[in-house]
Amino acid sequence: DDDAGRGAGVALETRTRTKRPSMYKVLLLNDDYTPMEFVVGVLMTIFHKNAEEATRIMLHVHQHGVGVCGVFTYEVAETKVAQVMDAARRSQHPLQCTMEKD
Ligand code: TYC
Repeated sequence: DDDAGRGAGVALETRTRTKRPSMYKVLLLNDDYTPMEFVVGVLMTIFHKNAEEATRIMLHVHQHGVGVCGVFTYEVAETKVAQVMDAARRSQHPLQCTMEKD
C-alpha cells in the first residue's frame, strides 16, 4: 500500500521568516587629554583600520567632537565599546566610546 501521492508522513512546509538585525554605530568622543597616537592605535587594533583611515577618523573626532568608528550588530558594538573603554582605563586616558542605533 503506497501513499499514492497523498503526502502521508511529509512534514508541512513552514515559512522561513528572516529579519535583518538592527545596526549600531560605535562612536568615539573627543577629549583634551587622550594622545592622538593612542586613538589611532585603538582604531587600528580594535576597529581594523589602516594607519591612514585611523588618522582620518581620529582627526575628524578631534575637530568635530564625535565620529563613527564603525557600524555593527548590537553584540559586536557592545564588545567594541567595552574593548575601547578597557584600553582607555588601563592606560589612564579619559577616552570615551559609546554606541547608538543606526
Ligand atoms: N583631542 C585629543 C588631543 O588633542 C585627541 C583626541 C582625538 C582625543 C580623538 C580623543 O576621540 C579622541 N590630544
